[in-house]
Amino acid sequence: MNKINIIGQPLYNIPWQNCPENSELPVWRYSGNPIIQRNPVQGVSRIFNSAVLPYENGYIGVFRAEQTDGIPYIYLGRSADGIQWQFEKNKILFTDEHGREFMPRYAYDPRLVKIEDTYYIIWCQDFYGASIGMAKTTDFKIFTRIENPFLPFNRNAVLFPKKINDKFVMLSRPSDNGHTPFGDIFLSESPDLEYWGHHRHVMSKSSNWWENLKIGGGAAPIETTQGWLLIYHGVTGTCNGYVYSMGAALLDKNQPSVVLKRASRYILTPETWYEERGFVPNVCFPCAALTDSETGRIAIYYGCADTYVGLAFTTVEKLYDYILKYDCAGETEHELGRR
Ligand code: BMA
Repeated sequence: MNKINIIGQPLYNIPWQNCPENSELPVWRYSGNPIIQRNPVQGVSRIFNSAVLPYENGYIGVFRAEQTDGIPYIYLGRSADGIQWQFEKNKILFTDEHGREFMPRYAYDPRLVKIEDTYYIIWCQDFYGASIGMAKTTDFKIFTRIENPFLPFNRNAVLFPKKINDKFVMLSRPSDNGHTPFGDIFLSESPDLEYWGHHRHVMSKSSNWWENLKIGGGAAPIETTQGWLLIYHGVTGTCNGYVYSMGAALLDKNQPSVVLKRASRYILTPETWYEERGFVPNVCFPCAALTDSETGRIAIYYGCADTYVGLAFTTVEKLYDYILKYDCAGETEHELGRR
C-alpha cells in the first residue's frame, strides 16, 4: 500500500515529464516552459497566474490576461493536451442572476474549481477596494456572478474542491489596499456560497526566510489519504522587491484549518529566465494543479514573473516525503485557528 494516495479521478493524459536525475527539489519544470508566451491574443500583452481543469476530452482554463490597456480580465482557453492553449478573442462576459451583463472593473488571479457538477471561478476584483469575486458556470458559455464573499481588502482566494462537513470552504488572505507587506491564510465556511463565517486562521508567514513576509493560497487543495495537500505561495522582501516561491503543507481532512505538516523549505523558487525576468521579476505564483489519482502525478500551473505561464511536475509521494522531511509545523499550525 502507498503511504499516500490522491483521492480523485484518474487523468490518463495529464501533462507529464519524468523527474530529471539529481533533482534536489520535489518539483521540476517542464522543459518547454513557458507554455504561454507574450502577446498571446490580440489586445492582450501577457497571460500569467491562471487555472485549468480537465474538461470533456481535454482541458479548459481561466486565464489572467493583461490587456494592452493594462487592465487584467479573465479569458477562457481550451487545450487538447494541457500545454498548447487556444484562447477566446474576448474576455469572459459575466452576467448577474437575471442574465444581464455584470462585469467587474478588473479581474485577476482566477482559480477554477469544480464542486459536484458546477465550475466556480474565484478571482480578485474591485469592490470599492480589492476583494474577491466569484462566478459559476456549468457549460463555459454562461457565467453567473455570485455575491462577493468577503469585504475588502482581500486579493487571494481559492475554494476547496469539495464540501467539508457539508459546507463550502474557502481559503483567503485578508490584506490592505497596497502591495500588502503582510498576510496569513485564513479559512471561511459557507452553507450556500453566499453567507460566509466560521472564520479560522490556517497558517502565518514563517521565520523561514523565503516566506517571511506573507503567504497566500495557490492551487485548490488536493485531497489525499493523509489530508489536504496545499501548494501555496510564500513571499520574502528584498532590497529589490518581493520574491515569490512555492511552498507545500498538509491540512487536516475534516478540520482543514489545522495544519498537520508544513515544509520549512520552498518547493520551487525563481531560477529560470522566465521566472526571473518579466513585468515583475522573481515570481513563481501557483494557481492550479491537475492530478492523476492512479499514478500520483501532479502538474502545477504557475504564473512566471507576471508575464508567462509555466508548468511544473511532482508526485504526491515526493511532495509528501519532502513535507515530512522538512516539517516545521508547530503549535500555531496545529491549533484550530479560533481565538
Ligand atoms: C500579488 C498579486 C499577483 C502577482 C504578485 C507579484 O500581489 O498581484 O497577481 O503575481 O503580486 O506581482
